[in-house]
Amino acid sequence: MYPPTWPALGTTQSQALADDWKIFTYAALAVALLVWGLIAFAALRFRRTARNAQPRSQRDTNGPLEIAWTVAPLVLVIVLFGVTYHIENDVERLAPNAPVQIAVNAYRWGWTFRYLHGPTINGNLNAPPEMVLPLGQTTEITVSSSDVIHSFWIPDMLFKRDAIPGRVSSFDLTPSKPGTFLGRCGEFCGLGHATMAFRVRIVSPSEYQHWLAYEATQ
Ligand SMILES: [Cu+2]
Repeated sequence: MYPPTWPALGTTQSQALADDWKIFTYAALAVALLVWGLIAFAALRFRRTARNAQPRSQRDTNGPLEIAWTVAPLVLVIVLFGVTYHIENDVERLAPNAPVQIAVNAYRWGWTFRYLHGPTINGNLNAPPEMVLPLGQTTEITVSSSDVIHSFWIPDMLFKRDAIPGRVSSFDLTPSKPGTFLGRCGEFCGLGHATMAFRVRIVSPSEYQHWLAYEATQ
């Protein structure tokens, strides 16, 4: 996809992950500016000129400086680790009693979305299945597979979770933007892999209730 676009960050979880990414970017930028600045300073300040022909200090150790450039990166890495650990724990934590619960099953080559107390959505090649979710409410999704390993992936929600046969994996999505998001299978699973698209449509809670009522009459 070119030009690259910033993901829509359709959930509160994806916003937290993007914040983590920004913290890393700013930290990398700060380190880069410091290193480039020191290189430029040393290159200019200590360059050989006619007026300044004597070689500079040839001392090859500097204890305090060496301790500083060992400890500073270590502290930075520990802080970044801690921040990421904290954010990922938040993203992974399951809210108790999520108002919407959906069992997702992946198979060659498609998806089934089974709503607890609601409809079961199947798609086909011409009409990929659509998952409808209420804005601002937490949905708990459990993913599994009935044949090979697939992966439930919504790029604009910065979320991907493998669907592994015989295993059930749970996560929460809390939609923060209305709209339709494209989903894909993120794990090559055979010839029909590319056809495993789905959509996630985020609607207001009242629209969601209407949709549920409509589906119940089908
Ligand atoms: Cu697949």
